[in-house]
Amino acid sequence: MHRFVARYFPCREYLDESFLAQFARDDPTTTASSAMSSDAAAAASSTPATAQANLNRLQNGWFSEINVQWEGIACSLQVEEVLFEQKSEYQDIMVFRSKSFGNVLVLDGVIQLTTRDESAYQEMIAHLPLYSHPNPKHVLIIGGGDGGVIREVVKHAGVETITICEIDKVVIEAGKKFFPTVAAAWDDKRVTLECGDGAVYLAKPENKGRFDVIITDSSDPIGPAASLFESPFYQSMNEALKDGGKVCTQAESMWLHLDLIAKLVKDSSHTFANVEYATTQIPTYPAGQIGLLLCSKQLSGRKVPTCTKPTRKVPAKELDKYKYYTSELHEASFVLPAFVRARVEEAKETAKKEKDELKAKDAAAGGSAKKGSKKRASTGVVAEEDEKDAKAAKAEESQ
Ligand code: SPM
Repeated sequence: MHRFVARYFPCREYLDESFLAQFARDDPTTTASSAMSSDAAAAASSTPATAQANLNRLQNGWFSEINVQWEGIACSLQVEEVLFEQKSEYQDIMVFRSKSFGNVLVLDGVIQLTTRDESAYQEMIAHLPLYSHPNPKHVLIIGGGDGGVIREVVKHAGVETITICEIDKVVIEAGKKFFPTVAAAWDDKRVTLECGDGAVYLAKPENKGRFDVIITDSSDPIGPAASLFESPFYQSMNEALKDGGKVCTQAESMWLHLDLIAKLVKDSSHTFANVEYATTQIPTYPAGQIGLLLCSKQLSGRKVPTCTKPTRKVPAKELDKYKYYTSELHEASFVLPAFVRARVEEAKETAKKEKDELKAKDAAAGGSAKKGSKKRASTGVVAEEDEKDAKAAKAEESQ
């Protein structure tokens, strides 16, 4: 089993056949068929094991998001009709029409969006970084194949290019077919699609210093998005940003994944000049809530960068384009419950201590972190930020 999964999902022992067998006791063809179209029912009879497990989550006309990543809790939605079921090269994809939350996109058994509440996620993951940046021109979206984040980014008239790197073409096609109000902006002339692995794309030398804002709209860390939760990915995002750039990533639930959140905050704090955590409420994600990690790259000579205050407001004549995001909600989303704030602060503090220790070690080793060097060979931690931090602190002092 992947080391990362083993560390951050304590109920991992159920991820094997015994976990799935527990749900295979009821005959899936009888329990699921009442809610399935005939096409989907036909597909079910020849479905591979993982897709079969997906169907086993359909019981008596309800879909339950039973998953090792959130032990003992599951969101259930009443199903009117299964519209689409396919195993792509990367994952199981299912779309169903629900009784009260519209169409639902499910990847590997996990709800990605419903047409009723998707705005609570797509608007926040896009507009928190975009409105924190004074003048974003070049935006990269990693994941987000349903098109929802593109729909939000195009609302910013100053944005000149929008690059989206999605690994799974089938998700893009399913989005266009079953979620037309979400996949509404693919035709915008600023949009370019790069089909492939986001981590590989970002690491390309030609992408260094290219973007003002990077938005990582990923699925969860078990599956094709696993590498997007690892430290090297944060280093690549930092390197792909222009000075003063902003990153926003899907960062899981404070009720379910506090250890993972602390890891993400610590790892990214090694790399970025500032890291902040925001939350949004969304009924169809586990525990009804999801977090977003906001990382800022230093702009030389400026104060510590932050995303907590919008630098621009939604233009008055465009207020009706937004269902969820407001400038007030922008600031409020960074106000954390005490137990979350404590872990986030602790993780930042730990990262600071680790960085200081590394600096001290370097100094003791006779200045192996030479001026102009970009990486510490022993850790891979980017030293460039430290130099910029020091310059910025000096500039602030002299103001
Ligand atoms: N554009 C919408 C894609 C959604 N991407 C994020 C999906 C996350 C689903 N799982 C949430 C689990 C939270 N702990």
